[in-house]
Amino acid sequence: MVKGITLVSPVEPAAAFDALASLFRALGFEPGKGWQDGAGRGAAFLAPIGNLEIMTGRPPAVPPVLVEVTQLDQVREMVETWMIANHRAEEVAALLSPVAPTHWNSRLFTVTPTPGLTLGFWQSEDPLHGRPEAIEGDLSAAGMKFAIVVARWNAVITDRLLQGALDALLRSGATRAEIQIVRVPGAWEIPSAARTLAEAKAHDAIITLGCLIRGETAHYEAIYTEVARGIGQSQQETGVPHAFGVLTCETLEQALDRAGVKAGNKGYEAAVAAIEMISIQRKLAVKK
Ligand code: DLZ
Repeated sequence: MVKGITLVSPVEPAAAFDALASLFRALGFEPGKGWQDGAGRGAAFLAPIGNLEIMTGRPPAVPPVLVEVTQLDQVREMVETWMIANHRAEEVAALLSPVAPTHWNSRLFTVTPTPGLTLGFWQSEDPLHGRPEAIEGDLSAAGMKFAIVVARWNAVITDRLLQGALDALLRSGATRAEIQIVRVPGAWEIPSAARTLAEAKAHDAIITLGCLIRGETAHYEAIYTEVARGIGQSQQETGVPHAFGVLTCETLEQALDRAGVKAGNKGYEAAVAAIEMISIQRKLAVKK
């Protein structure tokens, strides 16, 4: 039920707001949804992990806002350059600390870029906590373009899969304008539409949604095999991730369970997989 954590910090005057926003962008925060009304404006900066931490038994050794980073010394250099540009030289030493070790096997520096907002930037000395390094996709869909190919056959199920997929995309930061929905007659037609979309290269991922019910579908195995093969082939030959959200069920009841009743919503899960695969592709492309 919990979706995210937001810390709201007032910054005055407007010039300091703009300068701070440019520092946060330069440090690599992902830009979030800003706002503006007659009384003011806001800018949001997103990080991949949110963490609400409570403590007891010892006074806090750190400011309430902590930003975990991967290259602490470079981050401090950037922050110092910004501080020198935005404060009097004699103030900077009091507002920006050196990097120092913490009692939790990390290094940290603190900075007060604007009155009332003190940040601690830190880096763990053991960021993987003994785990092997792995490239993993993030689950932010901001800035990603999707096509959803959905079959009309068994619409009572596929409409629910579509709602699940849209829910996942919009809740993860995608915008409605970046989602194209293509309706096809049945599951059999999904691969052809998916392939056409993938070849156009206008979307970062294709999400395929359909429902085959064995009891009601002649040649169920033959149709299913072709649909799965066609979607897989389109993915492999175009390089565009295709998320597989085509249900194959024994009964309508089983299909309903997988479309939001008892066993999750496979449309939602397919959309999350699409987001993750786009993110992984982007990370792998950077590594090349
Ligand atoms: C014909 C058919 C049948 C019997 N069953 C299903 C089904 O369970 N799920 C589905 O998505 N589509 C079904 N179809 C329709 C075919 O997928 C296809 O749309 C038509 O045969 C027209 O090519």
